Amino acid sequence: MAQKKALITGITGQDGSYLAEHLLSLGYEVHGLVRRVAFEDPQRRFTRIGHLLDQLTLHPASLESYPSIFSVVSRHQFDECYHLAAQSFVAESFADGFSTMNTNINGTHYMLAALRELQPRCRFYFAGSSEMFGKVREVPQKETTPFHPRSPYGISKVAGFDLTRNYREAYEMFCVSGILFNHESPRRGFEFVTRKITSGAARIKAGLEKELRLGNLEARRDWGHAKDYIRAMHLMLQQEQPEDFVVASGESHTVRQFCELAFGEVGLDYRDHVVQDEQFYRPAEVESLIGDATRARTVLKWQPEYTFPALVKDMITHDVQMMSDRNAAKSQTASEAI
Ligand code: G4F
Repeated sequence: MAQKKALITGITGQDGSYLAEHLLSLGYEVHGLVRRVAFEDPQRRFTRIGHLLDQLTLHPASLESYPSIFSVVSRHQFDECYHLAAQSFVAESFADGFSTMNTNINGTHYMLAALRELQPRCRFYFAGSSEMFGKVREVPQKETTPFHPRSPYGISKVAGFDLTRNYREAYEMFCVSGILFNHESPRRGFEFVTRKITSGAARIKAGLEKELRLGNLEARRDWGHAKDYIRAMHLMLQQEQPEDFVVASGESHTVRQFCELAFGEVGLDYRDHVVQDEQFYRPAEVESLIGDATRARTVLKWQPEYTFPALVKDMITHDVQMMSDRNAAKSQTASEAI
């Protein structure tokens, strides 16, 4: 069988980097769209894919520029396209709703339009989100649950979801959306609450800080491991029929419970360190999310490997190790200077 070629937007992010590893392990030729600025700052921007660089083909392009996307899609024929790139931080979408909407909605539209024009047989995956459920209409949330987004980010994802479905229905393209609930890992950005907690606990444990300032500790999320969730993305594009799927753990925990577990892993009591701070509350909060991934489990035969405690442990262990590597490097530099 001929080697499959995949294009990933957002390849430098948490999901993109794990997905690239997974597709390479399956024998794919993997291409990525990367903003030009990233090529100018590889040390910082390529941290998650540094170990893969010699196996990837990266193309400079911007989600804000149709010509740049068109140019890449006109030069290479892809079997699958995973559109993961987005402004994905919900809090930032309140600060600048306009740029979130521009990037997320137009970026998805440009990708779909370029594929339709140049290679309509390429299968397309859109990174939908549980944020689309927002003020939830039923518990747990599944594929048929109506959307009620609560942020510009959530609204942009509903628009991307609708665009993807419309290209499927109007042009008979294989276009699907994964409705993924929160998925975390040691590669998660530091602004998201899970990584903020594990990196904060590691810094406190190392004696570098005393407190961690957070917002709403009672918010509930359905947290899984990104490594598990990217396998579901791939499975969705291997089906006979294009269909959308919810991907979730089916468990819900509060931010407070995440703190309790993460701090507990390093022998600390979060109540001695976590301070609630108004500045991290959102103008409209998604109070509680919990997904029902029955269809993913039965149709895709998808099974997550990580439990909630295993996820927390993976993240905190990594951050504690990172802190001790940094301290070792610092003392090495200091002893060399003597
Ligand atoms: O970690 P978060 O910022 O993730 P959020 O908003 O749930 O969104 C993430 O998951 C979505 C999937 O459902 C993705 F689509 C999206 O791109 C992103 O990956 O916040 C989680 C919860 C929120 O309720 C927030 O209010 O944690 C609460 N929280 C409490 N204190 C905080 C903080 N969130 C952040 N980022 N920082 C805090 O200090």
